[in-house]
Amino acid sequence: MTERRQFLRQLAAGVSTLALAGCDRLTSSQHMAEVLGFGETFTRLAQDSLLGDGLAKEFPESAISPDFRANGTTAPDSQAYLDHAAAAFSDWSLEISGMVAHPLKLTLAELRAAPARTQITRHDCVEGWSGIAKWRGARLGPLIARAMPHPSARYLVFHCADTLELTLDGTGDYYETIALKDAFHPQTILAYDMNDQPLPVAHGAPVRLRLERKLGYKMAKYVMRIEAVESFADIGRGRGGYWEDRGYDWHGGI
Ligand SMILES: Nc1nc2c(c(=O)[nH]1)N[C@H]1C(S)=C(S)[C@@H](COP(=O)(O)O)O[C@H]1N2
Ligand SMILES: [Mo]
Repeated sequence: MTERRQFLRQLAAGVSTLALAGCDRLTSSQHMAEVLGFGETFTRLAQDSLLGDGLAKEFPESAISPDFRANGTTAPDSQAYLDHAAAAFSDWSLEISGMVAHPLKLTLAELRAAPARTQITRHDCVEGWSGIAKWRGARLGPLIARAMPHPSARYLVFHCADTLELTLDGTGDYYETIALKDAFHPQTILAYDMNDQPLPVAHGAPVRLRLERKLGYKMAKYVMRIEAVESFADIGRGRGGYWEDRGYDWHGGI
């Protein structure tokens, strides 16, 4: 074995131990170039999230709000969404695509079987209300790692099922973007349960993003597709989200 191939093998082994357990295609030689690129991306992401971000505060069960408000869209009305909801999302799947080496389509059952986290956190809406709920969902980091983002991917776009404002050009569709590195924060999950029950339609069924330490509008409900991109300048009106396009701050930190 040449030195270079040996190096690539070791790198692949290292990357898979770090985050990609379960990705069986990783060590096959035709993916080596991708692995090398992803190894660099992953190192940067891991360092960013280890050095940069703490955890959002978590609360005891006793702090859970008895009546957590639903806000924005509470019942998407497209026929496709209504059909999925009527079938309890059994035919639904989440697409992870864009600048990734291995696009994924994950059913709700597959998401429920993926590495998960449960957290009781406070949701803060800029409109001036807060609520505490218990969220359980698939950790986004391992899912994105499985899709193997291209080294130049910088953001994730969350395409949602709802249109909040009717426009001729489609810029009223709800969407959000986050930095790719924020997918690897341990509290970033695609939540499918709220307070130990399947996520209600009003709160974003079948899955909604929980990106703790950010304001409520960042936490996309009704997520249908996640797209890895290098820039969001040509999505929506170019500012990185439905509410960002209407003046809100892209970072939306708390
Ligand atoms: N798809 C979608 N996601 C969305 C919204 C929306 O209208 N549509 N509203 C946002 C806002 S402003 C808030 S405060 C929260 C509300 O989440 P909740 O309905 O679970 O309270 O969802 C965010 N995500
Ligand atoms: Mo909000």
